[in-house]
Amino acid sequence: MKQTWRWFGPVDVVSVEDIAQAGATGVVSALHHIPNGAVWTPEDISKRQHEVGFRADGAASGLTWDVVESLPVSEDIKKQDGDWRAHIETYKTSMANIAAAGIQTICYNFMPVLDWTRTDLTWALPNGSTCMRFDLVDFVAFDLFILERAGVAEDFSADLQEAAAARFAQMDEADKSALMANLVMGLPGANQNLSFDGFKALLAHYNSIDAAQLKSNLHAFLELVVPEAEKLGLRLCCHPDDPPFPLLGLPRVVSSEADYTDLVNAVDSPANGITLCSGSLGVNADVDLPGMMSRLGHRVHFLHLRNVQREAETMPCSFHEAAHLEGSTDMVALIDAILTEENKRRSQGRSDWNIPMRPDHGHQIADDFNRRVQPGYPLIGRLRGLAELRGIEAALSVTRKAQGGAQ
Ligand code: DNO
Repeated sequence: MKQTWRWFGPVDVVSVEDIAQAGATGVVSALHHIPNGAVWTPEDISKRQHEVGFRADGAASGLTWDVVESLPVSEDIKKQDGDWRAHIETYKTSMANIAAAGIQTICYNFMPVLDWTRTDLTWALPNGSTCMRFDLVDFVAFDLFILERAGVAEDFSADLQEAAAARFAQMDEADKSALMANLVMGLPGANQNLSFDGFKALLAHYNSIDAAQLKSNLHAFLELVVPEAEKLGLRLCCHPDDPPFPLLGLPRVVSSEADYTDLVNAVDSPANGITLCSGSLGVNADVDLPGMMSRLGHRVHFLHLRNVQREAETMPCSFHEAAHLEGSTDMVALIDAILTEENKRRSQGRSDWNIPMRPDHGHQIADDFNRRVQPGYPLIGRLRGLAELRGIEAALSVTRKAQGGAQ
């Protein structure tokens, strides 16, 4: 695996020096200041490449910008509404500019309105560190009593609604505002400037779009952009829904292996690929991640490795982000399946055998408490995750070699 690190650019509290010292060799980044639907110009792209490539003292960092995460798909494209055709053209132009700069992998997602969603960004663990958590009862309380969404009562069981009412009764104003902020605009990469009214308006736009329609819009998007991506030598890779179930009445269509099978079959091209995020998909007990890697691995262009602890085996459920080697996903089995796929690619002569992986999220630990970390993206917590994942890869490679395999 190629060890990469997500970097939010010069505003990030983690520096390029930190990333190089963590042992990563590649960077995953995006131009978050460019509004969705606008072109990423060659100048903007090259500026970020320069920021990645050089340390503050002017020396080369040894890092390259390997993956764009994300080139956002506009709401208009997801809804096939308004300026969506113009946005497709813009998307193609941005892809061409990214390819011309030598970057080959582009991650995107197709989640309506909300990107990833958590109710608590600093949930205390017994050892004093913190992690992010999704509490289903808090979430239902938000949906029922803060958002007061029409139709909410049909989405959840009577028991869950009762638990949410009891929880809401205990919340003070500060708890309510924190929950709302976490859900609507708290997370890096998500809609951080959205007001509550703006958020409600965005939700309302999806009243007439069900899952079948959204999936058909996703496939239409792929039909329009994948041939262009293939010509440019790019690999597009769709990130799964996080969490992998519908929220706030919004459809979600990239939540399971079956959804990904539909996605890869929609346009048969190496440019039409998958971001395998073990944390997002791992919330669903029905997803067999090592199995999915062996069945769909030929289209996996990017890996997000992290673990979650499911707090129930039925969906939807509460969950929290576990340490990378703890939690519900068997990380050793998953990395073993990844190494098998990489070996297969090597024997097929594929130039993309070294799949970019980033340690996704991390607990806030040790010195992280002294920096204003982006939720989920602390330095030391991710460094711990990267070190553990790298250790597994090294150990498995030695065993494989001893057994006569390639690595
Ligand atoms: C969370 C991330 C997501 C992801 C985007 C990909 O940490 O994994 O924000 O980057 O959804 O498009």
